[in-house]
Amino acid sequence: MKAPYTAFTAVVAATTVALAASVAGAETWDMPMAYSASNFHSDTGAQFAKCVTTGTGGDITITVHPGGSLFKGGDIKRAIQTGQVQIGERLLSGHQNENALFGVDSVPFLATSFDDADKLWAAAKGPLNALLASQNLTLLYSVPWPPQGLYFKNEVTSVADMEGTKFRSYNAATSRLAELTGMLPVSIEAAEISQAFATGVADSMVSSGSTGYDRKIWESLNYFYEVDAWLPRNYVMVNSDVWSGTSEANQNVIRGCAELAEYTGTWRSKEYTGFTLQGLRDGGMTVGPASEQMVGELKEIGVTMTTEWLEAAGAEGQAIIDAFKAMQ
Ligand code: PCA
Repeated sequence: MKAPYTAFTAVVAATTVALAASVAGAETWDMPMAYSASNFHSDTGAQFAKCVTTGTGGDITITVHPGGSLFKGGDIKRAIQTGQVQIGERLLSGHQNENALFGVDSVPFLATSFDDADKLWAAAKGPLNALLASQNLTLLYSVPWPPQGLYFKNEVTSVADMEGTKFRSYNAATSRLAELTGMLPVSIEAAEISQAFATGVADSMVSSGSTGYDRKIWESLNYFYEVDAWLPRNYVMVNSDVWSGTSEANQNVIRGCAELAEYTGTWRSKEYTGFTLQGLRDGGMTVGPASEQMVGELKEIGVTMTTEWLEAAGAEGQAIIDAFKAMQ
């Protein structure tokens, strides 16, 4: 990963310019975010917003709205595209049905570590930027969630044990995983998890330790299996009309703040992995690796899902995977 010095230098240089500029054209950008204010993604977004406000000398104030309070996760991308808000954060794999490329970070067992997630991101960045640009969106930064594992109420040692369980999904890939393991998918936003589990709408899910910790999942579930299936990413995007109407000096500040946010957010995601798994243990959960049998069966399902993703993503998807494999 690149050290943040270049970004920092850019911010300092552009700040000097911005401070000299008048604040007559000062504007406010609303930034909806889907996850709780306490989550590291939301905090990284809040720091990014501060950096922009300070860096642009008050020309642009970004107001963050965490926890799905302004727009729910599923509505954030459209809200930015259509200019209802200027900027926002979204888990792009939530839009895999719209274009398979959005699901590149959620292909099971393709990239299972932070290092591999970085490489996959490097391989996918160009095509994703182009796709987003065609939708009036300019990508600013992206931060991975910690590795995804499986949560259950009871002990599970094989895929057969999962059958019939109500499974909370957050994108098309997680719904498909439920189907292939004989579970019953029900789509629920992270912000609604605590309630859904408390009322028995779902009793299992795939997610990071971080989301289970944020939602105090130990109040409803007892087991977390560290499967490390993939590391999905959140993406911060700005409406392209808003972006092209922003001065070059302020664009430079924002790019610098974005680079810092990607760096610190990724670092915090890594730190948060161990911290939150310990938090689940402290809450009373059993946390550990899945059985060999379960891992083997899940990997077979991963092969099926990789094939399906490649069929949907076509030559462009294949090119990303090839570029990623070439970095190994
Ligand atoms: N938390 C989010 C997405 C991935 C993750 O770790 C969620 O469960 O909705």
